[in-house]
Amino acid sequence: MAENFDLFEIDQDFHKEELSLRNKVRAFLNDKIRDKIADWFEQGLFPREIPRLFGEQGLLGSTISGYGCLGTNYTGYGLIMQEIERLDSGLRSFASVQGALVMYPIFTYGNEEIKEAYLPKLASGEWVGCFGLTEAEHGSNPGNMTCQLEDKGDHLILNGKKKWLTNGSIADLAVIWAKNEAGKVCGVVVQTNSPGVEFKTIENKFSLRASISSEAVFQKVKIPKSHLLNVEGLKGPFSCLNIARYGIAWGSIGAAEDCLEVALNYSQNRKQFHDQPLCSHQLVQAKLVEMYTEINKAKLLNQRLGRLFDAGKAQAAQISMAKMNNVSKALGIARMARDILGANGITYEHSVSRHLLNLESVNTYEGTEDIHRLILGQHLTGVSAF
Ligand code: TGC
Ligand code: FAD
Repeated sequence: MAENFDLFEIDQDFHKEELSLRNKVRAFLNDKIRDKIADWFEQGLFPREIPRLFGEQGLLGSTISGYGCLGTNYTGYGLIMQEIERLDSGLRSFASVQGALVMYPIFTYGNEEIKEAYLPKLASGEWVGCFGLTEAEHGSNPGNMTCQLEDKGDHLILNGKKKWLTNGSIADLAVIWAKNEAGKVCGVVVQTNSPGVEFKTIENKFSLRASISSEAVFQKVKIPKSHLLNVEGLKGPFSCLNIARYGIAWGSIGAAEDCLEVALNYSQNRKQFHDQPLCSHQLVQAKLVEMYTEINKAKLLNQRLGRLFDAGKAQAAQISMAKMNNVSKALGIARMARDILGANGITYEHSVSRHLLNLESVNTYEGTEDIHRLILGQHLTGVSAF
């Protein structure tokens, strides 16, 4: 079991409630989802019952107090993300977007009317939310976005297109970032049943197949002024990304631990040459040890970052380092695990290729690995190299 990988006994530094939350989430996911996820991935399916199931367990927007949310600390939130992604990055993607990218901005920048109207529905999973920052021509550089928000006195009008919205086609609500007449980035909460809103699912993905990715078009969409978020400039969306990137740092290591568990087990049972198990060969051990080492290092980093979050001291550069390092290492770990499983590693019977393909997306979204490298380069040197 994954606890045996805990060489530095970091479990001892989690609070009792955090460990019991982690164990409860792990048991729930193993019981309800583990044996179905490979089929959903193969079929390219994100079942509509997932939001309600997650909502019942308090997995959505867990750090929010009130409005039907669990009110965990950030370390507890990280552990939830770790356990969900141990099963599949697509399921964690759903929960990240719903919690960090939709509920968080409504809670932080919304007025009481929209908090009360939307947060309980999002917390229970009755409603699904999506987040639109990226456009087809503006991915790593959202500051160049072209979506427009016009002030019409008693209401706002939204025009433009967004791409790659996780949950988009099944969403009831969208948090969309667009520029106002002064060229400032603003966020609005849009009900997707409003006239002029259209979503199209992006099909034929190799990666995150148990997750919905969509394009969205907004044509003269009328939005009540009460749905304008109280924040101006890119710090609005980036503050949401901080929470989601933090969750990804934890989640990706959940996927990596699953890969190590599968590879270790396989290598202890599969025999090649002289009737010896694979794990008796030095080159196989070297791979297993590299996986083990990177997982332990990443978990130490996550625990420290979680405590900084809980103390209200986490900084963007720390979050970038954790997202960049942990996803990149998890991707390498998934590749090594796939290699150790030989031919069997490419089948749906084992989770390793699914994690590998999923982690390719995780390495790209929420800021690519190199964008985080450049954020850190700027932090270290004081020079922007974008
Ligand atoms: P820059 O000039 O550096 O900053 C503009 C303003 O934003 C502030 N800021 C931050 N605030 C809070 N948290 C952060 N992490 C922040 N980073 C910057 C900054 O202080 C400034 O504020 P002010 O008051 O002076 O205006 O911005 P830039 O335009 O030069 O951009 C820099 C860059 C490249 C790092 C940024 O554009 C970036 O991070 N690009 C990556 C884009 C990205 O991550 N997109 C994610 C889309 S959502 C998604 O992928 C969801 S996937 C979900 C899933 O399925 O799990
Ligand atoms: P580009 O910006 O075109 O980058 C391509 C390559 O060029 C990368 O390797 C990048 O590192 C490199 N590059 C770019 N600029 C530089 C530079 N200055 N210096 C050096 N290298 C550079 N977005 C949302 O808004 N909401 C979502 O819910 C969402 N969900 C997603 C789900 C999935 C499955 C995926 C794959 C993406 C999702 N995204 C979402 C979009 C995601 O955030 C973007 O894909 C990401 O920000 C990168 O943008 P891009 O794909 O346009 O790549």
